[in-house]
Amino acid sequence: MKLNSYLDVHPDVENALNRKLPIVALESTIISHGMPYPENIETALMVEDTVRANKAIPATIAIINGRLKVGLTNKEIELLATNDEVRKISRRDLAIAVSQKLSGSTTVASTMIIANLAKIAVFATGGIGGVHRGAEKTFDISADLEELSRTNVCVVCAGAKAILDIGLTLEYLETKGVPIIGYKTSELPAFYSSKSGFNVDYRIDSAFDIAKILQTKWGLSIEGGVLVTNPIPETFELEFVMMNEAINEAIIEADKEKITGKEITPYLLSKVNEITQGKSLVANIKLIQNNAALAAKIAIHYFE
Ligand code: PSU
Ligand code: MN
Repeated sequence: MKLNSYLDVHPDVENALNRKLPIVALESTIISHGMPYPENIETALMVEDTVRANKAIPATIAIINGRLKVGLTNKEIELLATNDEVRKISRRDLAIAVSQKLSGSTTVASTMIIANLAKIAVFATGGIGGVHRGAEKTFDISADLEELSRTNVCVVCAGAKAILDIGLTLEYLETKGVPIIGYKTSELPAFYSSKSGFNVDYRIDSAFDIAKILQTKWGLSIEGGVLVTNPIPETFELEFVMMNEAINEAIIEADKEKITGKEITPYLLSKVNEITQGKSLVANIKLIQNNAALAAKIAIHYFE
């Protein structure tokens, strides 16, 4: 198979592509900027194992010395987990990182772009970026949303995190024509908790049906992604009101410290983790695992 010449595809992933085996793409900003060490590396490896346990091949995506890596070695994952110099690379940064031979981790947006170049249709993450609270003043809207409107990849996440304005994030996705599916739920999950108070467009109860929707959407030449929202398992869920208070506190801190732009999401994640004394991190790890398992199931049916 002839793929884009900027890509380095890991042999396991290449073999899966050639044999049309199910593959699940995984992002890497969560490793470099989404979690502290050593939970970041442990989680990255565990999530890959979860994909394998569910009979699909993991392809963690990042940029190493300007090469777009589809599938990482454990050493490369370790580099992303431990090196403070690793940059967060979104759509706007990609071409520069490649031509300047930089290394960086990929956000949901840039992971979608690279997955699409590698012909990988299903991608699991924790949470997507969205419309931030106060965006009417700051204009802070993640490039992830725009990417979902244009790149043909299914993104499995645990809903929108309350560090965002959930209502505005849904409105934005509606404007952009991005279908939002609730897996076994008619209410949009709110990342740390299974409920947000907002409804999804469609509740779908089987991975098979989701795979058929993907095939149909792209068969109809309707460009863009599909967002699958998968609630965190009940036992790991955190209380919505408690989380909201932690998030409010984190946002006030971020304001005081004048954090803006690409720094804001990592800052809020680590502040919330501090305020909840690590509870949010445990929930984060569990929900990613849950998303990886569902993504593997969707990927399997996608090839049927
Ligand atoms: N939400 C999380 N954990 C993360 C991110 C979001 O719970 O690690 C990362 C993802 O890589 C996402 C990015 O694509 O943050 C969004 O950043 P921004 O808001 O700057 O677009
Ligand atoms: Mn932003």
